[in-house]
Amino acid sequence: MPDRAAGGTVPVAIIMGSQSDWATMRHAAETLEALGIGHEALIVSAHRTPDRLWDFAKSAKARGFKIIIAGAGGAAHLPGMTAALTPLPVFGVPVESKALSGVDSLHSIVQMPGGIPVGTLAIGKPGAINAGLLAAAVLALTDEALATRLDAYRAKQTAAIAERPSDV
Ligand code: RP5
Repeated sequence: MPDRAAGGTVPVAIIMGSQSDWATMRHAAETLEALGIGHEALIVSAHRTPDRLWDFAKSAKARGFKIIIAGAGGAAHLPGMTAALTPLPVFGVPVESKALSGVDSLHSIVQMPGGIPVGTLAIGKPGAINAGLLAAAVLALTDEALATRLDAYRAKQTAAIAERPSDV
């Protein structure tokens, strides 16, 4: 599944505040790829590229995106500002920061004022994976084939969990 729109439309945009966020956000991309969901990954910084953020968020729906996954660290305004500018659902991933281990990112993303929601995930890799899975669950509501793939993904995960702990 291509990770770029390549002239067509893909349902999920993964945006992040910096190249340094990609080590975390790539897990959202890999999760979407495992489920055969098209996506586009973009660097969009609320602070360093505010005009790019405005242009992206205002045009996202018209470009065919259905869900936006937004990851940022530190003063993580990207998910909230994106949610303020688009009617699309936004899932926020707090990236683990060096100074405060991502608690700053979490607080920046989760504490939105009533009226502008951001569905906030866990800090770091688990949050990125789960953002991909949440996006899949939403899209699966209107896509039977994807729903079947998501069921298989979860069944495989369940089957991989041993009943008893091992010493190795
Ligand atoms: C935020 O600042 C980004 O989302 C990133 O997590 C953090 C640090 O960015 P870099 O200094 O690594 O570019 O805007």
